[in-house]
Amino acid sequence: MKTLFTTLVLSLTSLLVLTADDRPNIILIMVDDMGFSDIGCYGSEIPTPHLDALASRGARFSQFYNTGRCCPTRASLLTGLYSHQAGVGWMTADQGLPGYRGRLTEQCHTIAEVLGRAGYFTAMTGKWHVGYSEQVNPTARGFLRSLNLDQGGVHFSNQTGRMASRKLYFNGKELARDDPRLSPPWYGSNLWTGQGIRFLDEARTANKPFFWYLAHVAPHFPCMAPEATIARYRGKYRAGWDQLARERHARQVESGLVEASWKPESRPAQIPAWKSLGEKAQVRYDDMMAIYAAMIEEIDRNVGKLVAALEKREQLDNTLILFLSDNGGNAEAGIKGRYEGKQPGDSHSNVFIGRCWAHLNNVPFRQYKHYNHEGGIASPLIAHWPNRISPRKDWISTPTHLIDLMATCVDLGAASYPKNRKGRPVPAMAGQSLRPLLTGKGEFARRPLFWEHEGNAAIRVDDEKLVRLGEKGRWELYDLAADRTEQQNLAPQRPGRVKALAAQWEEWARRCQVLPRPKPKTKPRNKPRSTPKPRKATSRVRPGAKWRCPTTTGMQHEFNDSSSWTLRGWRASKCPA
Ligand SMILES: [Ca+2]
Repeated sequence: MKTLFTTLVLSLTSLLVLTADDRPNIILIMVDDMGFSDIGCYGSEIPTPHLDALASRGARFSQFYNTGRCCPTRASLLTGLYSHQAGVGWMTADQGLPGYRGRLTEQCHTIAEVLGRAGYFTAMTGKWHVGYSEQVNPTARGFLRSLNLDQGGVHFSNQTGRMASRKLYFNGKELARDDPRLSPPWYGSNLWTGQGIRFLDEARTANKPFFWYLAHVAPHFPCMAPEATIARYRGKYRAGWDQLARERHARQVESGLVEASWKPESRPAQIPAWKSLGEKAQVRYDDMMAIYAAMIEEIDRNVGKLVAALEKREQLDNTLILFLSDNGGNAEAGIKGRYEGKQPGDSHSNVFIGRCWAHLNNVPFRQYKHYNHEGGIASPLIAHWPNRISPRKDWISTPTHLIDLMATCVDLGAASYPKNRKGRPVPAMAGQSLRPLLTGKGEFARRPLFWEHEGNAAIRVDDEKLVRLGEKGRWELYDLAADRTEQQNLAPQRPGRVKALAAQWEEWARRCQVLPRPKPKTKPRNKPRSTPKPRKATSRVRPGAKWRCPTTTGMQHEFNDSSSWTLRGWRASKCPA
């Protein structure tokens, strides 16, 4: 009897193993600070043939969302939770409240932990940025292999400047950037891809399906790329942001990505008309965007390298590749951006493309990184998996979010998501598997989606979206089916809907550790103002005011329209990237 039982168990086990062999490899490729329309198949003039090929052989999502900022997006992606549930409502400063610990807490699982337990070989390369201690690095959070920066902003092995002190780690151990094992000199996008492919070979040797989280550091500031690549784009941006935005929009309408009836966000008044600029300014701006375009080309080339590597190893057909961005185009550094160094774009320079080009990055949407309007949170999502996704010409327009990636991995990896971690309960997965959308089989249930970052907030229920700018901002209401570009605020006409959706947001915020929020730390004034000045609802800061960050070397952050909490938060703690 015992023998029979043992045989039965062994048979069942081998059956499970056989099933496990069919599970796909999963590669999540995320880029840093890239806008909605910066790749070819989303409307860009920057050629991205390798990404476009993945899109044409797979599926493209038109309404995929991130959180609008680096750290919260990474926390949400890794854990399948809203970022505050994982302790990362803001950046990496510990503000003492459950939703704002500045690192992944112990009360969350990562995809790597979950898939690792299910027999996957797990690896990550690139930018981590969800906590710096040994208890929370990639090794501690389930990655068998990793080559990572603790935070972003490093692109070259010989980079100098304020971000050069950022640390690089190999399997949890600090490593010099010129370590011979990395074959310096290197450019980051090549390094993260090349090392990931070596990890993938280890997975093949171990005969395991693999999960690879490739978190590119580009095209985040300081913008840098190999000179030969930049040279290909110099002069191309003399067409200017006005014309290029029109062209991007026309391509988006033609491809069906956006509806012709949605009025694209027009150039904000603070951004000068391209034609009003003198020759010198045009040359400067052209060069800035050429550097950025070169970074996108380098990412795309590496996507090609990765696909070729999978093909060569006969792994392409059963690998799900997902490509996305962590937040919208970045308007930090204001209208003019930054253009510093003897040779801007090289490893010693300091280039931010600024708000003028960020407006182009996010065509056709409003706002930028940090904000919960579509320009801050809308991302491309490309999915490629020849075994299961039939190439489709239409866009998948179901609203989807980072929280869905954990659920997708659990589903496809036949993994389990435990209710507890280290003896304490973990919130249930917030998202749902994308499998029905990818394969066209099964139902993807409707559900509300929520956002909060620096007081900016939003809720989307079907096509209704309630959104505000800053904690004190007024709620705006949009019908995204008719107006995805958020041009027609319906709040004054529909106060009942505003109230109901705001209450639903509030309930979520309390349940998911968004509330309580850290109190802004204020510095006592030496001298009270004799006549208090009236303050705007969404900004307590003089437009264009510059603030010196106390914790970095002479770096100035310039804002035009950030919420007061943002600025106080930044001033009160560590300056974020
Ligand atoms: Ca980012």
